[in-house]
Amino acid sequence: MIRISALILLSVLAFGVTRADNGYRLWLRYEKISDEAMLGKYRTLITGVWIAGTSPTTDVIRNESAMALSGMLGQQVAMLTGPADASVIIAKISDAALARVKSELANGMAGIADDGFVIRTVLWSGKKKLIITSNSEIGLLYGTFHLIKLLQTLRPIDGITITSSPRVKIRILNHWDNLDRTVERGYAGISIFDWHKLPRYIDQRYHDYARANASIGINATVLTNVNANALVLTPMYLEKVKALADVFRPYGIKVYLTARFSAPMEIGGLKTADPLDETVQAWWTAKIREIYKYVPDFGGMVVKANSEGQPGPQNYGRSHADGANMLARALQPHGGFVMWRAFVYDNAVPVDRTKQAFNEFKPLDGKFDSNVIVQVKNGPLDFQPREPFHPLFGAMQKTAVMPEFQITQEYLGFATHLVYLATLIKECLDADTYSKGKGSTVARTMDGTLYGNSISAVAGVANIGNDANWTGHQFGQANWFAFGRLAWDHTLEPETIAEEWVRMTFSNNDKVVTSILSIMMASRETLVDYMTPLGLHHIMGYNHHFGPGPWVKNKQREDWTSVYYHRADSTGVGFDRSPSGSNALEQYHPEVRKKFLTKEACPEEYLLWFHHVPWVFKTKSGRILWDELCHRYYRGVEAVGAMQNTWRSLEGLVDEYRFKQVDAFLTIQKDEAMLWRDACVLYFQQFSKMPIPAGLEKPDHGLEYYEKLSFPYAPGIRPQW
Ligand code: GCW
Repeated sequence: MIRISALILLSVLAFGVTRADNGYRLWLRYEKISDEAMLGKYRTLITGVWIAGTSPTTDVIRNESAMALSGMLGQQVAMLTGPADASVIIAKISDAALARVKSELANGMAGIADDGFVIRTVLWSGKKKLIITSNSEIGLLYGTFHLIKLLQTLRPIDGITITSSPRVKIRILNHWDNLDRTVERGYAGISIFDWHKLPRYIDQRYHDYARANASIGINATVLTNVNANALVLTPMYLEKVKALADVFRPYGIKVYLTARFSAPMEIGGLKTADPLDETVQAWWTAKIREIYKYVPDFGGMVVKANSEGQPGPQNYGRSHADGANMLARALQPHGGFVMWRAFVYDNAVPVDRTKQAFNEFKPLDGKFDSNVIVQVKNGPLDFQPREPFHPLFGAMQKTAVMPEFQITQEYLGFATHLVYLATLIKECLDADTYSKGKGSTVARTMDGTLYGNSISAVAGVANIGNDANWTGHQFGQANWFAFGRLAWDHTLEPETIAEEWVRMTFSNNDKVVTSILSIMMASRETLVDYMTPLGLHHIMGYNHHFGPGPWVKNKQREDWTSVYYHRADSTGVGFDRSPSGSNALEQYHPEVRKKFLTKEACPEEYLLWFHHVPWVFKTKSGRILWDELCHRYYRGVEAVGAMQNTWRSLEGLVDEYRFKQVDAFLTIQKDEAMLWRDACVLYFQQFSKMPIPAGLEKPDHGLEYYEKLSFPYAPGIRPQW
């Protein structure tokens, strides 16, 4: 025994890193702080903690602070029973004990949301104390996680004044998890929700999931897939939902479910699901009342209707507003919301699928009840590596609109490609819709400030599964983290968020921080380069969406093929969405339209999204389009090589388990980037009929080889497909 520990100790000393870590602890690792100077300071400032009150949430705060502070300070930190001896006080602003310092705290508290918080050093009977306060206990929990983060990232805590308040009210994860534990577009194992064992077995993982979410301010979760199963609304499953909601409640997380529109027929025995039918309305009213008996703070329903085969109001000649309002009215007395998805396209293949959501929803603006939020994907197509922002942002002016981002990497290399998504999310949020003049950003349509909505929300499609490290790729964790951080405060910079995450998740070592930051910050552009440069989109493998498939054609629907989107021919490549083509551009504000209107003016990252461009068109680099396309594909692969080298330079500075896993995944990423490059370049070359520019290595195989590759068991496919 002793010998083994000595061995472990030796290897720890040799590598200068702590024990192997499979990533389960995410960014909440709480290792002892290795910076002696900071450790000393923290030890003097944090001697004992008093947390006012006793409730499930204050218990969570107590456990978390005891675990985090004792872990990081390497010594027991006392959890005290009163404020007198405490150097850290965590109490609601209304707590009598804070009366003596209330005026000092008042400034920071002005105008903060209920779940916002203030952290501040005050003088208390002549002694300095650090106070964390809020209007609510959940705010205290968020403040506690903030203080923990300051220590994890080696920030000063003496004399600080921090005020933080979320800009968006509902910060929600959407799980596409099925009751049989498969996860649609999930690449990190099976669902963490073990429906069969619930409610009798409560996995510790549910608590750890809730802790992680609370630490980044996520306050809601949709447990089930939008391709919904009505069974979740039956008593047997509602018992299970209740068990999860009970676990999540102390962490401030509300549970939502997906409503299958035909549920009244499937589990209610009705002959119709027509939203204007009184028996249907009564069924939903009773069902929702029943749900609230199980889960008194139930958040509401998320609905995918009349999209990809899901039933909806249009089956009865009714509109999306009719369907949404019916549910909204049943939820309204209980304070619940309907998140009605605008990801719709019907069975008749349209001229341009990207236009459909706008065409269906814009005319309904103003027709939705006030507890309906229309949930809009970031772009008008479907979570591509790059899309322009969805034209419904800014266009819906009398309806609350929430963006939906995909954290799981359906179109971005699954869980083996390292791609940091904060830059993608931010690009959308910062985009200017011009709907109310310059500065009408998507972020402002989301947070409600542009049109004065009383409710605001944002959704992220989760990348979480039961893999040891939760997200398949260690760096997938960064995307979960970044989603939460941006949902809380969309003004944060992706780099700031990345730095927090790296310091918390890997190390405060300068070389580790700067190296990983450089990898993360370039990763999304790199992926765009080797998958879909210059505005290409939807050219991946059919159905499973794995790998390149620009040749995909003649399928069930034309708009599920690649040729529908890239339109390559002897004259050029790209989808003409200008007035000479589908004119999808008309759905944007004239100022936005102007930016994209001509091939010459259009920013190159969107060029082939909006235009069919001749192969010989002169791009900004001076190269003709064909050469530029090749150049970008090759540049993408090279950049993955650079990521690999940078990562390898961290050997010994990152624990071995994670080091090796990330390294192995980067090798896969490199191979797959080459696959994308070679397959796409060869495919498009058939049309350009020009050589791969000199100096660029030739693909190893002919096009036929790539076309024949098949991946029948690629993960994450919808089971019924
Ligand atoms: O991107 C498509 C996915 C489907 C998904 C759908 C949606 C949940 O391929 O798997 O279904 O989007 O967002 O509804």
